[in-house]
Parts: sequence; structure tokens; C-alpha cells
Amino acid sequence: MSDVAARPFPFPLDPEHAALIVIDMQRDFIEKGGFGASLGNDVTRLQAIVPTVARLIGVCRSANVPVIHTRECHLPDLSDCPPAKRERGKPTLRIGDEGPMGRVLIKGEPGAEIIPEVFPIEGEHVIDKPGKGAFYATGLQPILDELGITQLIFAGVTTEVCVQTTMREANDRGYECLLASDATESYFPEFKQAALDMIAAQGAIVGWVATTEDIARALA
Ligand code: TIU
Repeated sequence: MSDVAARPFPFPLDPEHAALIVIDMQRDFIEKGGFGASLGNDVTRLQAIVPTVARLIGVCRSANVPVIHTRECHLPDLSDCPPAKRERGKPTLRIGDEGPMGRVLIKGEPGAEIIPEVFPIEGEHVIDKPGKGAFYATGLQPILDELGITQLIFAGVTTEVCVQTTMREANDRGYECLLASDATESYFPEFKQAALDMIAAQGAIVGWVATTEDIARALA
């Protein structure tokens, strides 16, 4: 056990029972021409955290904390994409449409792949998820059970959408959750700040928030 300096109070990290969940660091959210950009977002904000996410992954690998990656994507026939998701809003490209990085948010297409800087290494689990939460309609829970994981460290994008949704799902499943504040980002700075604040409020109602440096120090 090693305390991580965190908000709202120190997080009692147990590296033997912790895993890092890296949410949706995919070209479709981080590069121009993908799903995130098609929704009208400035993707450059997300590019800024890539070195920090890479550092956190490296720190966890060195400490033998399992790293699990997620990808938000759908089957080519869209059978796992509810029409309510595909038809929402007025994007320039809808899920499944042909874009500059292949079909948007479709499993196996270039845009759905994880960016090279944080690419999984052999042996790391990659969870493809059709929803915002990484537990919904995936095999994440049995993997964590098998590994004996009780604590989850979170990084990735976007803070208030897929990261926060997965943290809330994890909360209800009994995991202690720690979010790396500088290894997550939103297209909206005010939403990121609000998400961090609401996670840590009320005595860590959803979880703790700490910097990558403080997590690294505890794992050193
Ligand atoms: N749009 C947005 O902020 N996020 C998503 O659609 N998915 C994830 O957060 N991965």
C-alpha cells in the first residue's frame, strides 16, 4: 500500500490489486477527420495530453500494474449501434460513414485504432465497447475478476463522456477509482474541470483525482 497525494484526500493505492484503464485514445477522437472532429470539436486539445498518457502507461508497466485499453467502436453492420446514437445531432459524418480514416468508429478501420504513441503492447487487454461506459456489453468485468483487481486508475478521453461514464459504472461495481487529472482531456475545458470536481466532491463520491507525477511517485 502506498498513498497517492490526491483530491479530496490521499488514495490508498494497492499496486497488486490495481489496473490502469486507458479510455478510447483512438485516432477517431484525437486526429482531424475522425468522429470527434465530425461532431464539431477542436481535437488539438486532446493531442496535448498524449505524452502524459504515455508516461502514465510506462509508469504502470514498470510497476507491473496491468494496463487495459478501450476503444469505442461498432461492428461493420452497425448491429451494436443503436439508431438513437447514430442519428443524434447533425455531425458532418455519422458513425459508419466513409471518412478520411475509413468508416467512422467502425472496428478494424484506421480511425478506430489506438494512436501509435500509446499503442498496447503484447499481453495487454483491449476492450472494444459500443457504449460510453467500458463495462456495458463488454468482457471487462471478468478480466478484472480474473486479475483480482479492486482499484482502477483512469486515463484517456473524453473526461466527462466515456471516462466519467466508466468511472460511474466502476463505482457501482465496487471498484475504488482514481483519475489521472493530466492524463485525461475534454473538448471543453470547463466540462473537464467540472467532471474532476464532481468526481472528488462529497468525500470522493465517484473517486479520487491525482496528477500523473503523484501516481508515479507512489508507484516508484
Ligand atoms: N464526444 C465525446 O466527447 N466523447 C465520445 O463520444 N466518446 C468518448 O468520450 N470516448
